[in-house]
Amino acid sequence: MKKALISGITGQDGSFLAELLLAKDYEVHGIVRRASTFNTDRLDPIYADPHEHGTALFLHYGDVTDGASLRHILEKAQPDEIYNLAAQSHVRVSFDQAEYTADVVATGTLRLLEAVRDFARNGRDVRFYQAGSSEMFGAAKPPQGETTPFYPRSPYAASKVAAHWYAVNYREAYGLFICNGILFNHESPRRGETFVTRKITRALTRIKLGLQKKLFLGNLDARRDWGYAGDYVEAMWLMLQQPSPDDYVVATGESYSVREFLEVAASYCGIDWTRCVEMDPRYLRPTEVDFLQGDSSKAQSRLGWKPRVGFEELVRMMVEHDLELARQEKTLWEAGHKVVQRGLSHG
Ligand code: NAP
Ligand code: G4F
Repeated sequence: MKKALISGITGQDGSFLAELLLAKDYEVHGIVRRASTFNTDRLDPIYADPHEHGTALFLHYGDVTDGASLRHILEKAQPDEIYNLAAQSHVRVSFDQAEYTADVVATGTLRLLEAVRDFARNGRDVRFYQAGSSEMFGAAKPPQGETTPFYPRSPYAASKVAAHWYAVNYREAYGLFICNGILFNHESPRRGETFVTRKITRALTRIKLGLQKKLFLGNLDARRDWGYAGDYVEAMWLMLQQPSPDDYVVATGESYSVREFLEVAASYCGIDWTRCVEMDPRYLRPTEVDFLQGDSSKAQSRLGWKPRVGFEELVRMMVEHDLELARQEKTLWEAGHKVVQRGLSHG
């Protein structure tokens, strides 16, 4: 039985990856941050009480800002594969919390690589996936592929570039099996609610059911190459199954504007978005990434990977999911419960 360790297991991708690996009969270990409230909701469908016999999912308290915790977890879990997904992953927030973002995203990766370097010193064969981002391309002209020079436009993106080069350096310096996945935006019904796609589907479905009146957004002209998270975690796994380590772009090759996402989502909801969407400059970024469109031909030819879910299907899937959530909220509201005002000032 192979063992995998996932940092960031409680996030969107971590939950999809854990499901994929469990389905492949891995023993899966995840690093979870201590929080004052439960932060494992996305793992609910696969979580089993550790006291029960036969569970293959193990969660460990740890943090990528705490090197000692990472070393302890490596010793406990003894993984064959490590997926480093932990991040302060919100680009807009990284302008407000630049040092913290660098500590988690850049130095956090370095801490984990250092721990892995020592772990591998005992002759342990271990493979490492680094969650790189299309944000690293930033202002570079589309289409962006593996040879496109990075031009980061935020503290988050600059930190991911640093993490990318740490990973390349540890591969070359110590002969470690390390892959950088350079993933373009990928979404799902599990996407954090302050990223634009989920913010839109959550708000429009609530507006449709009368739970909310307005949706405030920033730049509608930005273009993104949006894929489905369930497809993208498969590419992560495939990278670590190859005979030698390499770096790969993972993308659909299609790009749409935020406005187009909004139009398609609104049409699925049957509402006129121009009546309920307003611009709020707080959601603009000091430096924006205008146009991302990936060239994933290397991943397609070498890994045999391809995206399965297209743009319209992705939007529909998210709208349908959030419509169901809104219906549940409405039922509670009609039963006299207070309607929760979502954190509109965030993201
Ligand atoms: P996400 O939903 O924001 O999840 C981030 C995960 O990192 C969460 O589990 C979070 O824990 C954890 N985390 C944050 N700070 C941590 C720390 N100090 N120590 C340990 N864990 C920490 O992000 P995602 O969309 O799943 O993305 C996964 C990775 O891929 C991230 O590195 C992201 O930057 C990168 N990426 C994402 C995309 C995309 O479009 N989704 C594209 C390219 C790259 P909590 O649950 O406790 O907050
Ligand atoms: O959904 P977003 O916040 O995602 P962004 O900035 O592209 O970053 C995501 O994808 C990256 C991969 O390229 C990941 F590395 C990163 O971790 C994250 O998952 O914003 C998308 C676009 C931006 O151009 C933003 O300016 O939507 C625009 N936007 C317009 N109004 C908004 C809003 N974004 C957010 N979050 N909230 C708004 O109200």
